[in-house]
Amino acid sequence: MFSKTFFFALIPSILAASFSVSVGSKNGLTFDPTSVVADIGDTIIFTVLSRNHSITSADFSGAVCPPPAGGAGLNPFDSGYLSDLDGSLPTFTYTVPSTEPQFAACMQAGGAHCRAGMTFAINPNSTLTYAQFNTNAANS
Ligand SMILES: [Cu+2]
Repeated sequence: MFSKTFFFALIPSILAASFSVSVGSKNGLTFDPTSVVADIGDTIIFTVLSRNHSITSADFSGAVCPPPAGGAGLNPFDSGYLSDLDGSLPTFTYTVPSTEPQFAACMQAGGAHCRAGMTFAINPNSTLTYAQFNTNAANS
């Protein structure tokens, strides 16, 4: 018989959602979808479908591209470079630590992928929108 404590300890993992994001689908410089709305503890599973890319947290504005190794912003994270050049479809799983907006991009090619729109948002809001972040990236 499970104790109540054990049972309730399980609830967060049962309720946590998981999102799948394609990185570089159809050989493009893209994240698909470009944003997710996630709760604390939800996971985002990024799968690299082509070339060599990273999922690296970035500042919303300013010097967005390329995001620095190790990541920038509120809760920095960085997958490092993940290559699908061998067809291995590498993945990176990120557990969302906050409902605050977070932004990410690919750091490949000195920021060229980031400036070309390889950008991603977690919990964008009406002020910090994905569209504005992508524009900031293109202009950085
Ligand atoms: Cu890339």
